[in-house]
Amino acid sequence: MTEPIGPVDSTHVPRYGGDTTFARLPRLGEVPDADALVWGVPFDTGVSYRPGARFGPNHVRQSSRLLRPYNPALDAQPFAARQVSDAGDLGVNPFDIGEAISTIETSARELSGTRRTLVTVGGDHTIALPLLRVQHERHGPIAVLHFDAHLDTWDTYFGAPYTHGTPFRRASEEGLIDFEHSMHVGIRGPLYSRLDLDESEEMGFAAVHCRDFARSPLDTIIDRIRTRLGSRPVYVSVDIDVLDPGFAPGTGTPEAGGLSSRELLEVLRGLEGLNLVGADVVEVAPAYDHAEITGIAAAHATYELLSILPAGGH
Ligand SMILES: [Mn+2]
Repeated sequence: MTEPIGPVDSTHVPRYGGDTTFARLPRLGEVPDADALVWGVPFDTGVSYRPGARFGPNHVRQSSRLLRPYNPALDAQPFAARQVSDAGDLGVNPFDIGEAISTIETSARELSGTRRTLVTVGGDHTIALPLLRVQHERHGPIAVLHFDAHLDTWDTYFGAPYTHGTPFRRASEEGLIDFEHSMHVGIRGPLYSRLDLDESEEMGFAAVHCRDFARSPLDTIIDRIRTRLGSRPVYVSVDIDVLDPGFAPGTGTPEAGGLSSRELLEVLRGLEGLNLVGADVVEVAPAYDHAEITGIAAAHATYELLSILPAGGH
């Protein structure tokens, strides 16, 4: 294997200058091949409240300029252990959700090829469904670890079955989810009824609620998550609204009382050694962000996900 090409050298081109790729990594066309790709899906036609996550990918890239190559928390060099590159943004129909879902599915299949790991930056949470379909083709039922304030297992909005509040119900109905090994983390806020929780459990999701973070040590929570995921292929979906609005104001459906960035990053680090096959970071809506607070949190979450990818790919 040739040596991976890393980020632009910041001693030659300052971090605030030059091309805006994720972590200043090379673009896909600038490397012989890549083991892992960060790409953007600028789609937000599935949102139910504040729109704007279509601007998420470029905001996360812009907010990722300060990421450096060595991760001391994990003693890892995510961009040296594998070739990571930025595959740009997908051109996706903003007027037709069905067509968008099918474009995302086809493109994720092509882009991942036989061996590349995709880390997708959204976009709203609708995009998780086509991404999970492609994972299921490769690995069978997937252990989904879903960070979110919301369950996203609702049925329809205004009769629409494909929205950012429904991807995990559709995924469960389609048999994409491993019923014994999937989990929500960070659930909080008012629901429609107790039934929402019962249904989500029937769809295969255990849950770490946000209040558990106030009452249990982080190690206990990480143990619970690792036990639930086991040795199954794991897909991690991070809705940035899992964070408290103080840590992530720039998002579409904020809920008070969320995780801190520190808690989220620490839980992601705690997943090291699991069989991570893909991930997304979604729901960054920059119009409501200030000083890149949300963008920086999303960029760091993406960085931690890249840091825990299995060494030999999958
Ligand atoms: Mn969500």
